[in-house]
Order: sequence, then C-alpha cells, then structure tokens
Amino acid sequence: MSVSLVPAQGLLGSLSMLRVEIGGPVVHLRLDRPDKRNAISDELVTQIQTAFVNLPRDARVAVVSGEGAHFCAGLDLNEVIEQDVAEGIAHSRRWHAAFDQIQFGPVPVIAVLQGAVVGGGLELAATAHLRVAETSAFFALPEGQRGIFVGGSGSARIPRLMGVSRMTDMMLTGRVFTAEQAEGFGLVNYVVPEGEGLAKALALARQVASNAAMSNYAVTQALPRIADMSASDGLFVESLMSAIAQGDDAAKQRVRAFLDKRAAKVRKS
Ligand code: 1HE
Repeated sequence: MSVSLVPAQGLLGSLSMLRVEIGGPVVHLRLDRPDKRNAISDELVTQIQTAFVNLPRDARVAVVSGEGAHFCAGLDLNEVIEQDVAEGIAHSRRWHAAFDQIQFGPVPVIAVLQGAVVGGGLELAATAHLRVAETSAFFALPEGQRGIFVGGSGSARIPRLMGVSRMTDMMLTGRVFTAEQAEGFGLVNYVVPEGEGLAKALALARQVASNAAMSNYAVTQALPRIADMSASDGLFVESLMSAIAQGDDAAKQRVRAFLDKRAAKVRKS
C-alpha cells in the first residue's frame, strides 16, 4: 500500500520555504529553496520550527526531504556576514530550538538525503531518527574552511552518530564522505539508488506508523536521553519506560495477538 500525499491546508500549507504534504499518519516536509540549494535562512529555520510545533494531532511519523539535486547546503551564508557576537549566539539558539523540536517532537522523523548534506544540512539530517541516503549524497562540514563552527546542534548530535574523531577530521581537513562510507559507519541507515529515497522513506514511514505509539515514543524520547545518562540512571529510566509501554493497551493487545498466533513472526529479510 503506498502513501498518497496531498498538500497540507491552513498554517502548514502556507509556509513559503517548506512544502508540506499529508497522507494519513504521514507528514512530508520538503525544504523548498532549490535555487539556493535549500540553504537554511532565518526564515526557513522559523518555518521548520513552526511546522514541527504544529504537526497535525493524528500525525504518527514525519519525512523530511529537500527539493532539487541537493538536500541542504547548510546555513544561508548571507546571514553570517552581518552578525555580531550577540546576534550569532541568538541565531544559533534559534536553530537549537527548531532542531530540538524535530528530535524531541511528537513523532519519529525520517530524513531523505541526496547531493549536498553539508554544514547545517548535516546538522538538520542529524536531528532525524532515521536517515535514507541516495547514492549521490555527500557529507561535509565546511565550517572549518569558512572560519566558523557548527552552531545548529551539530557538536552535540553528529559525534553521537559518527564519532568525535570523524567529525574532527571533516572539520579540520574538509574531508567529504560518500553515502556508502556514511552507511559503513552508521551515519545513514539505508543507501538507495538515485531517485528512490522518498519512496524508501515513505515505505519505512508506513512501517513506523504501524507500531504502537508508546513504543515509538519510548524509542525517540527515552533512548537518546538514556544514552546521555550514567548507566545506573539510564537503567532506572529504562525500567520506568518499559513498564509504561507494557502497561499500555496497545502492548497488551499486540502481545496477546502473538500468543494467539495472530501476529507475524520475526523472519530473516
Ligand atoms: C548558498 C549556499 C549557502 C549555495 N548559503 N547561498 N555551507 C557551505 O559552505 C556550502 C556552500 N555551498 C556549496 O558548496 C555549493 O553551493 C553546493 C555544493 C551545495 C551546491 O553546488 P552547486 O554548484 O549545485 O550550486 P551553486 O552554484 O554553488 O549555488 C547555487 C546558488 O545557491 C548560488 O546562488 P546564486 O544567487 O549565485 O544562484 C549560491 O550562492 C547559493 N548557495 N549554498 C547561501 N550555504 C547553524 S551553523 C551552520 C553552519 C554552516 O552550515 S556552514 C556551511 C555552509
């Protein structure tokens, strides 16, 4: 069954740099500045935050992609030139607020990556819970070459996906990684042929949306937080979270269905 998407209405349909479509439980948000390679301006950051704060109540999963040949060229560099230090801090904090809303918002998020996934584009990709890369995707952090530093939460999120050492290499030397390399070290979850990223992400979205909402919530909200805790604190939170998930009716019904032989077994893919 494929997801058929229709343009969002109301606030979500009115955003000028973000095209939002909805298909049942799936919301697809597409960065829509292809002439600027989807570079993230102040306005686009605001629109990303607005969209994720205002997802429909019945949304169960979101897919984020970029229009054109590139996912995202990072920060709109036109906006760096005029900033003083205080403005720079405020600017970075706006990105943090918007990007936290993606990672710690109400639904799992899947990013579709092609072409440039660079600078703030990689920071944006790192907020997603799953990443699907087309073979054209390439990953870089040109901040080092531009005389700046990551400011969109990359220092906190990217090392957790690829390690401090790889990120250091990218920033000090301008090293660029391919989609296959990124898959090899766990930055991306799936690599697919050119033009097939969105279809793959929508297929994954359907699977994710069919899970019990509380399980998805535990995975997206508890798991990254537990990873930041001491093992002892993490195990305590794990016990609470697993008891909450198990206590939910959806869990009871799903476990009962398996025991009654009405649910699918786990199979090798
Ligand atoms: C931009 C930006 C941008 C393109 N800000 N305008 N990011 C970077 O350092 C990456 C800079 N961009 C590139 O290296 C290349 O543009 C790409 C590899 C992404 C794409 O190359 P290409 O040949 O397809 O496009 P292009 O001709 O370079 O760019 C097309 C237009 O987009 C052009 O504008 P035009 O008016 O001349 O048509 C470019 O100027 C414009 N453009 N990228 C502004 N980034 C929160 S901190 C995050 C810190 C960072 O993200 S730093 C990394 C910034």
